[in-house]
Amino acid sequence: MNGRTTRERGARHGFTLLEMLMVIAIIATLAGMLVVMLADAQQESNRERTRSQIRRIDAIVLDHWEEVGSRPLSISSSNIAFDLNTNGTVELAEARLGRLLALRELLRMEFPDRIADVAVNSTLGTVSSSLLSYRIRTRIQIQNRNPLVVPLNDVDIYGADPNVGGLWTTNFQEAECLYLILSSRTDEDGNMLRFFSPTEIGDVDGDGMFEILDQWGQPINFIRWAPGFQSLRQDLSPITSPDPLDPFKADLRWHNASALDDPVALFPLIFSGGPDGSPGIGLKNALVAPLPTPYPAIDDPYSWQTSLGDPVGTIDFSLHGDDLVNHNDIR
Ligand SMILES: [Ca+2]
Ligand SMILES: [Ca+2]
Ligand SMILES: [Ca+2]
Ligand SMILES: [Ca+2]
Repeated sequence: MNGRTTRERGARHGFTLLEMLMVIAIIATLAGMLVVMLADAQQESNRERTRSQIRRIDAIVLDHWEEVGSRPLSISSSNIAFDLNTNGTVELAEARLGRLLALRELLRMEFPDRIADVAVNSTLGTVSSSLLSYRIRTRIQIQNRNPLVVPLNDVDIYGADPNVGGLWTTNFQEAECLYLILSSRTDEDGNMLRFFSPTEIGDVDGDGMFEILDQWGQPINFIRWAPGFQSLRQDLSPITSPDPLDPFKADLRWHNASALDDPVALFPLIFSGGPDGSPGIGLKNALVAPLPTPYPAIDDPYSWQTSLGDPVGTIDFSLHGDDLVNHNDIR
């Protein structure tokens, strides 16, 4: 009897050990799940904070975008050579095209998204006050970073070829332009940068030109015209969303044989690369296709291509579909 009881006890003791091991395993699993849940919560918190940043930027940029788009323009400020009617007046169609090209040039100056937009002089013969402000701010920022580089001429700052860059390097140039835009916008209470904390501003590539940083410490990107990006705000259909800046269809592409190139409404794209820290949305690395005259390359919203040959703004979901974008999930 005693022997059996001992065996039973022994068996129970072994079973208890097994139970303990199971409990330990369960606790370890639960602890692991908790760590994962906390990491997920942190990630979701980062996403929500970054969305909030993009919402703030979007509101400021879109407000100014609408103001510039409705600004009255004189056609005499366009660089286009007009034909005259027999009575000596400018033909209406050409006047409308001239106004459209002047408006696009104004948008380039007001909303630069690459160094060349700030460096290259206007085709209008005048320079917008915003562009002047961007140039002054660029000079101050670069000079603060490199106080020994005095005097600082434009070639030092922008480089002989602004697509390559000078002291202002092309790394993060889209984000650096966005910072210039925000820092130049003011209302009666002051500068728009007051809506961003010091921890949201940085200089990741160390060239003196600041960027607004997302919650993963990476620069928030900006594309003035992203003809490759389809979204709720930008459906890329000339039927439902024709270019609102061209109500008279002055753009010659309305009148050629193809409907595929008809000009659609485009809106500034503001986005974070998301948790993987890398933008999957194609930026303006290269201008590939030659343009039909009279479209000046730098002003044409529909001509830009990425270095891969896709229209600017095309997103590569297979690589980085986690980007946070003002057009879609930020309302
Ligand atoms: Ca840079
Ligand atoms: Ca920088
Ligand atoms: Ca067409
Ligand atoms: Ca990404």
